[in-house]
Amino acid sequence: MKTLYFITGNKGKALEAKMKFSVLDIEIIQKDIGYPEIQADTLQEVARFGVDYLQKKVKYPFIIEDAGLFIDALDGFPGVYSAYVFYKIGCDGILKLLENVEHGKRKATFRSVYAYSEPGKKPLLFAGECKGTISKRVIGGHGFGYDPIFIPEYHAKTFAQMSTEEKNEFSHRGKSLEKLINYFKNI
Ligand code: ITT
Repeated sequence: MKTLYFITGNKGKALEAKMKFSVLDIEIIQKDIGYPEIQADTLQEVARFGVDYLQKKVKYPFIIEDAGLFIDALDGFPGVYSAYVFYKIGCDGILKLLENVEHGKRKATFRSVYAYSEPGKKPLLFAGECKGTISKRVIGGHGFGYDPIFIPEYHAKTFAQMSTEEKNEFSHRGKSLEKLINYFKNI
């Protein structure tokens, strides 16, 4: 069995990847060593910077993942700042910012980018997204982060009302992870 390090502080992300990679006989090992997340417009830029920084520190292949919620009515905010904004104002703070925004104008997109890095090589990026709407209130007890206020397209429930398996079938991270897995299947 091969080993692949997943550099993340998020246990949920690591577990999800662990399950998917096990069918390829690749063991995912979580490493919470942290890396700077720069201010940029896209997750791709954030991921590239993270890889550059980590390649100077570690000498083995690894993956990282960056995600964010981009809300149309807020010009894409919190986007690449999602983690910090969640820590500061949470779902309630986002709902407050959207207080006077009517139902049809509450569109948002969850985005995810996985980066795979081998020492000395340019990282490979795999992106996924999931479109949806921001609910009027916090609903559901599953998941994490902005799950209780995000209703994916063609569904009537928030991510927080779904099991992890159901969410990952079409979530932003489910899609980017699928692309990453397919890359490993083909090499
Ligand atoms: P890392 O150590 O891997 O960076 P993290 O939890 O800080 O772990 P990100 O920076 O990628 O993860 O995520 C940004 C924030 O976006 C995260 O803290 C959540 O609040 C939110 N988020 C990302 N994916 C989400 C999802 O599937 N459901 C709900 N919120 C999500």
